[in-house]
Amino acid sequence: MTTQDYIQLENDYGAMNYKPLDVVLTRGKGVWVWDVEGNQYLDCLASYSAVNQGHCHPRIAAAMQEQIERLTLTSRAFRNDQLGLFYKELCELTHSHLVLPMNSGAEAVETCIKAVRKWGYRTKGIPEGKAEIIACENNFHGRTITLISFSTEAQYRNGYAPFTPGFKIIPFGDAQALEQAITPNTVAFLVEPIQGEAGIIVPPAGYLKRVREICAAHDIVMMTDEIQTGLGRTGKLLAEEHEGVEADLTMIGKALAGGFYPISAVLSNKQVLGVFQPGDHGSTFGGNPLACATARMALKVLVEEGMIENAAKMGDYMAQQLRGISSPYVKQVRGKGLLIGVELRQEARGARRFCEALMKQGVLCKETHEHVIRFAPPLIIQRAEIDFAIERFQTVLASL
Ligand code: IF1
Repeated sequence: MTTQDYIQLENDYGAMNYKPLDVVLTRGKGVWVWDVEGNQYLDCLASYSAVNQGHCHPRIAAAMQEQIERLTLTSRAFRNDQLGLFYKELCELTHSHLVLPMNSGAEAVETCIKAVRKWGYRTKGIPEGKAEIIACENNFHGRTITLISFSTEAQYRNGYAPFTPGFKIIPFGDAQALEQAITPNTVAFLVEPIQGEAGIIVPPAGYLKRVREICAAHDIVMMTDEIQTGLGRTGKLLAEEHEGVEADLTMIGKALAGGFYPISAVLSNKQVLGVFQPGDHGSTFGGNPLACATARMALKVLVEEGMIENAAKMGDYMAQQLRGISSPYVKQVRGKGLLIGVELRQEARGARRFCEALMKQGVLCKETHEHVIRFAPPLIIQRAEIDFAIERFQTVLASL
């Protein structure tokens, strides 16, 4: 079968909720992937940061394989011998007190929303049904009805009403706006340390620190969505560490099992997740032994193999090389660690055609909104591979 045959199959039988680049991948190793025709590409998206550890990492594969042959799913009706170890290792790594495992990022965010509402009613005495959560303009937290209820992106909401009430929107990066938006019914503030989908938007220095202070002063829960920024992506285990703060609730997902398996988690202090009683919340697959065993190894290699430090070092290098490119099309290079956005000027006529051209040159990137190209390779990338990407990008910028 050819590339066109595979695309035809997808088009004939699949819902059209995506418009992927026309490359059909069949194999991956480290930072490289191969299509069905045998062409090789440098992966500069890393599955939206779900393969931070690189494709098909052998140690994660082995841990998963071992677990697959032993026990995969018990449901939470019974205990399993991986869950507690996963909790302990994750808590020690992130200085958390409690963990709640789910499957997707969106489910982790939903879990937080449930937890902080219950926390607000129980501990703050907010009248039932009145809890308010503050979120930011241009946020991205997932695709469920509740999460799109406070999206400010028309396409994510169009046609999906009615929505979930109880959310208030303020500008991102504006701590004063947060302070002004708080009412006696506010239970929490939800924020991405760097807005990913919005176009890799880095808030002003000191923002999260100020947010931490404001949340503490008003006794509201600070929730950081680190589903994209967490697990080494920005050069720290969690992006909030750049400002030396700890949120009350932190959501992680994506690379938690190295791209082998969907698993997400809510990390918390004792107070907030402590509101859940047996039966209050759950999931068939959340916390299953296969997910836990895979995640345990994914976390271990992330730390042991120096991927977080490498993300910091290579991220600086890549950003510096990108900034060194002289092209009338490039407006700004921004980001932290290996989460880098290159914003193109209006005259470039959209980032998509650059991503298509980069694909033909052996580099896989994805546009974010209309004018931003995201560079977010696996955290194991080395200088020579970055040089390869930069050289190809320069070629593409010069040729279009
Ligand atoms: C798609 C974007 C990235 C996330 C943050 C929660 C979730 C995500 C900060 C939900 C998910 C994904 C979803 C994926 C594309 C992708 C994405 F372009 F949409 F914005 F990464 F940048 N919080 N982001 O980034 O996690 O439920 O998907 O596991 O929807 O196509 P999920």
